[in-house]
Amino acid sequence: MERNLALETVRVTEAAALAASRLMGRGDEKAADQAAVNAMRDALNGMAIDGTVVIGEGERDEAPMLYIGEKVGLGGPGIDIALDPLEGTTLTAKGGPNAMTVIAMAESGNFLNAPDTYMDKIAVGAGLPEGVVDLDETVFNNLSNLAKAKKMDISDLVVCIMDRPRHEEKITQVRECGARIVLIGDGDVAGALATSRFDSGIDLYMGIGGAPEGVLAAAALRCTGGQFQGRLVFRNDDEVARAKRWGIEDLDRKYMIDELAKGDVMFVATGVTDGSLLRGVRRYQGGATTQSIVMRSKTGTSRIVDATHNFYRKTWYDNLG
Ligand code: VTB
Ligand code: MG
Ligand code: MG
Repeated sequence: MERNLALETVRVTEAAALAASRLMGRGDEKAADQAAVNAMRDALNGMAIDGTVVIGEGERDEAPMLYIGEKVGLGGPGIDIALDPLEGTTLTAKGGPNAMTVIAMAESGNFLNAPDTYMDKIAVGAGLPEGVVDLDETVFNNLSNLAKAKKMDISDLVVCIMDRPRHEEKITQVRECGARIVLIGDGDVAGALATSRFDSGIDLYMGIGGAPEGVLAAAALRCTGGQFQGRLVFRNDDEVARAKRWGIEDLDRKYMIDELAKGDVMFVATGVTDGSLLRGVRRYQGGATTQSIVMRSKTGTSRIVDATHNFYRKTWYDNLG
């Protein structure tokens, strides 16, 4: 994959973030999502790639744009694209933290074709012994192994978990072990990625969120050198059938990070609302600023890109209303 592709892709996540940011706090998740989808799609179609959306906004019959299998780009190298035009639609609608626009890219065939189901996930940052935490370990073992590896007490650790009734037991167990918790309302790509930020104050991410978001998080952590494992979680027969349609035979399989995102991958995200990782969009007369992160697995380089956009000179911003 071309080096420049990563930097080109920032323009795409920026466009989606600028579009979605207009709807921050407006209480309309759908409108915010649609604005991001439209802008992301237009911008992707301006890139010199032969792109295929493999993780997208659902299947063709249920999503009008950026559906799985949709072709994007002007032509060029064959690239598979995993995307979430607005990761955190509810966060955006409420003006809450950590909403962002996300794209990961890999050479064809390198992302797991994850169905739109849930995934049980566990993630830690870089520089830790391989397997220091494991999806099949008890909460206590994971916390004590992690504490040992980080030369910390369990009571110093901070675990990020999505605030959901389905996590009640896990939350209780973490508390019983004496570790601390950050409960997030939404946005587990940002939650998983936070483990890789030295100063984020998050040591471990755990819990059940979207499977597509699991692939995106895996791509991000491939770039940072973090660890990630995931297992699909099905709520009903329909979801099982969906997974089988994507060629998934072993429903109980534990996916290691490079089974979710293998080979050279890149990850790009732009903040929509302020978050632990990225600052949200700031709008002012005639323009706006954005902050993005661009990472590649090949080199492990991670860049923060601060951009100032001049709406008077960029005609395509007209589409943003
Ligand atoms: C998950 C999580 C996402 O939405 O998909 C969540 O992975 C939906 O979970 O990051 P619920 O069905 O419990 O609401 C996000 O938080 C935002 O897209
Ligand atoms: Mg989405
Ligand atoms: Mg999402």
